[in-house]
Amino acid sequence: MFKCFYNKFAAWYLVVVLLLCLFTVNGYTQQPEANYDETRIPAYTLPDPLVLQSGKLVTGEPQWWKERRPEILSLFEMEMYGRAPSTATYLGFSVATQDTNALNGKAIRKEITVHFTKDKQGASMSVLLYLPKLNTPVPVFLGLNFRGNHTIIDDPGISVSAHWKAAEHRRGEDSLSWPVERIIENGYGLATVYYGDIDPDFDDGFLNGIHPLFFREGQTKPDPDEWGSIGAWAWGLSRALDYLVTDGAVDARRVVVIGHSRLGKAALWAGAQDQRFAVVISNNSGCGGAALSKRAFGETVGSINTAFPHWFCMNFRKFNNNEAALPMDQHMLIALIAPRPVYVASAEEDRWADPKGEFLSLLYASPVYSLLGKHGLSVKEMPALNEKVMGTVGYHIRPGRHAITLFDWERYIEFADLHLH
Ligand code: GTR
Repeated sequence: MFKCFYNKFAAWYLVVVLLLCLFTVNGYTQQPEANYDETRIPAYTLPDPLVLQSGKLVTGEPQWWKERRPEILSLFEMEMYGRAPSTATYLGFSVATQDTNALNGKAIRKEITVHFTKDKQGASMSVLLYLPKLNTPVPVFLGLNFRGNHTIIDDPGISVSAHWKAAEHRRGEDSLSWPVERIIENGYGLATVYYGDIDPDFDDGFLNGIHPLFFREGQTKPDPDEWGSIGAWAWGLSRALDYLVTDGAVDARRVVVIGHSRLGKAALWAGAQDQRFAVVISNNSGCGGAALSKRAFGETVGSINTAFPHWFCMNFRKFNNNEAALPMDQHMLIALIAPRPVYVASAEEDRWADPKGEFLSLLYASPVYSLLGKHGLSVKEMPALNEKVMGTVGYHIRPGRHAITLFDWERYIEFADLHLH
């Protein structure tokens, strides 16, 4: 009996030791429990978006554009999302399918393959585009989707991506997140791309997806300051915009980049870098998106880098459990979008994403909007549930969980109407 106990003990001991080794080898360390208590937020100081790294105050708009904005952009590139190639080595567009009678005759549906290599069998992504039947070029919402283009609406005409896990999902499975008809009826087009076409969302050492296309000879993974997956998804959004610019039915000066959750992080980063996006919308983007990292409320830099080691550049790991050392915070990501309209939305139960931290980013980015001749956030306190704050900077928090709902979309359409019509 003793022997049996001893063997069992030894087996468990071995399992624990093995697990510990696995975690430490990967640089994964046990993360402290998430904090949801406002009184336990560490004291923090946010870098001032209007103070140069030299310590001098930005004196006016020209200095913002020439000095401070490039400084901030470079901080996010070098320390967080990683540098991305500014364009593709090759970019080709081919219309794969077209239906002028989609949605019971209400819309045009196209699928455009965006090729990243001359070889048509090489890396590519598929843009699904719905357009209202209007005689003038239309504004478009552009956002990535989580499960495949065919999941945003039950429309048998949509091709199923061969990339990553798309084929495991049902047609229309995620239609609650995508009110396609409502968007079309309001005079907007909708463009979407399956994020797995650009980079499958798991830590595979960057062997799949588009990263290897850009490796130098002999390079096997991104350098510590080179792009992770969020950087790649944001890059993909800009390449989708490259296509939209060429489509005569689209008004490419009126493209809204939008995303939910990790894809909201990607939308913000795309909008921050690529000033062709007219409006930027982040839905429940949380840590690494709109929420301030230094509050360390809910998801933290340490927990996100541990659970998703492929999302950010390697340099970002320096700030695991050390947010105080960050030379920037997410209000400065919002500031990079200024003076263009930006909308951030939270959900009450989505405490992991730190709703208050999402709101505060907008508030602390507001001085940059003022410098650039616009009004920042019009309130200083978080609004009541379901109350909307509209302006150049928009915000709402609704009851319920982490999701993008019809209520959210209705606010986004209203916001786009305000700025694009
Ligand atoms: C969570 C992650 C969040 C958020 C979310 C999502 O697991 O911790 O940062 O991005 O996933 O994308 O749904």
